[in-house]
Amino acid sequence: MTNDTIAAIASPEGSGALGVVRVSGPDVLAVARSLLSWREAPEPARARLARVRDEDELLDEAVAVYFKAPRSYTGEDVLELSCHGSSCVLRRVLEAAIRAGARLARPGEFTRRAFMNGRIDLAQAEGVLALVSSRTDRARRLAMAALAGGLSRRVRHLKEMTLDLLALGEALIDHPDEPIAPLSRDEAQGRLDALSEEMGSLLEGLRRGRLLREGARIAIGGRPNAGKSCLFNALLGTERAIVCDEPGTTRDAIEETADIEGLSCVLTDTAGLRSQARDRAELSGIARGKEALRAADLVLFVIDASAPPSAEDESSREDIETAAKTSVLPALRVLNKSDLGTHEAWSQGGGIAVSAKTGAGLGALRAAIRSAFSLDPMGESEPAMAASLRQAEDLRSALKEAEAARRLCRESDAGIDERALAHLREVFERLGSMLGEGSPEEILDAVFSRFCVGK
Ligand SMILES: Nc1nc2c(ncn2[C@@H]2O[C@H](COP(=O)(O)OP(=O)(O)O)[C@@H](O)[C@H]2O)c(=O)[nH]1
Ligand SMILES: [Mg+2]
Repeated sequence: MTNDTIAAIASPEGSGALGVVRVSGPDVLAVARSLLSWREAPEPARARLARVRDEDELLDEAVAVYFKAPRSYTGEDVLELSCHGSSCVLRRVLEAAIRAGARLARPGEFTRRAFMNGRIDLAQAEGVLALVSSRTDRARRLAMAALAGGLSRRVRHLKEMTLDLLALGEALIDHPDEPIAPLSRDEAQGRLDALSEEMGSLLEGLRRGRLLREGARIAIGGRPNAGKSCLFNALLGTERAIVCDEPGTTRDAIEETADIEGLSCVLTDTAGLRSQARDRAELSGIARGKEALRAADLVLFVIDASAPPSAEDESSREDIETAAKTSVLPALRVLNKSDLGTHEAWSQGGGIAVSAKTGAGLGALRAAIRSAFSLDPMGESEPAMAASLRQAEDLRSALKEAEAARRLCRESDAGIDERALAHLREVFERLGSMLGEGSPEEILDAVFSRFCVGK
């Protein structure tokens, strides 16, 4: 529990002009009395110059700020000491704080206490983490929006919509004779539509946020010898993957970052999806390839269009279609080896003709990739939003549950029945989990352990 007092160096390792030691908990004033030259109780939220000592030894002159609970970052009493930024000074000050009754904080423990004390929700806590680790101005802006509660507000709104539906539905089932305004089937359907739609567009915002932060994930799939590695190299402009006319050369998924007309991408070359793999290395390469296809935002389905369709093309197509079910964009067909001519069987079904060997058609392919990502119908209206993977997964499963409720409602004429309500309760849970409500200890541990000590 949070009844002990924690301390940590809150600034990065190494020396700098200033370094911060942070203490939080019920014994902060006792720690302050033991460490600082203060005689009377400090005024909250006021910076004061103070000598820091460890028993009789003077350690540093620092600027000290005391925050009185609950008006502090953690919601507890907090002391922040801006010391001279030598790691030697900071370590001694920290040791002195520990001798005075504090214990060393675990990673993220200050933010965890802020969460436990209701100062922030989990979405905001993850915003703190994203802000601390932001490397670009874009990432910083996204994280700041999450920290400021943008995501939390959206999720809370969704929760309210769900709760309304739950309340109305449960009232109808539990008290069928009460004179509450009954929710007609049409109205229930309308509300469920709005809920799913709103969730879908938030999910789209999260996806855009991830694209901005991490780049678009593009996987290259297709049967062995279709020219995947050759195309991978051509798109990167380097000879990164081995190209070989013997099938099954590429045994592992290779990943590289690339810039495709200003879109930053992570490109993956997969091992050919062939059915008669010869050994375990190739099999595990194929498994990794399937994983890459599933995780991709866009799959390029490469075909050797100079040859007639084969059974291997067909089984690759099935694998890619299965994978594409989880990605947002449909797979893009790439008719490779156009320099050798195109077999008539491929003329149906569309696709972009290229030659990875000569470079013909690559410009058109790049343009098609670029527009696949920007022609996204909801793309323009939905602002990008930062969220963790955990939150995106929660939202995705909430959406699935809402869709299930919507289907049930459409099929029954009673409006929202008991089965639909069960799905809606699940929606409510998942949304709450995005904000850290009722989160089991392990989830909180996983979230906060990614923080640095002192945050
Ligand atoms: N003529 C021609 N050959 C190609 C083209 N793309 C790849 N190849 C050849 O096809 C063979 C297989 O290519 P590779 O990229 O290793 O195929 P992967 O197994 O799908 O990765 C190699 O001999 C390549 O040189 C192309 O556009 N035109
Ligand atoms: Mg290959």
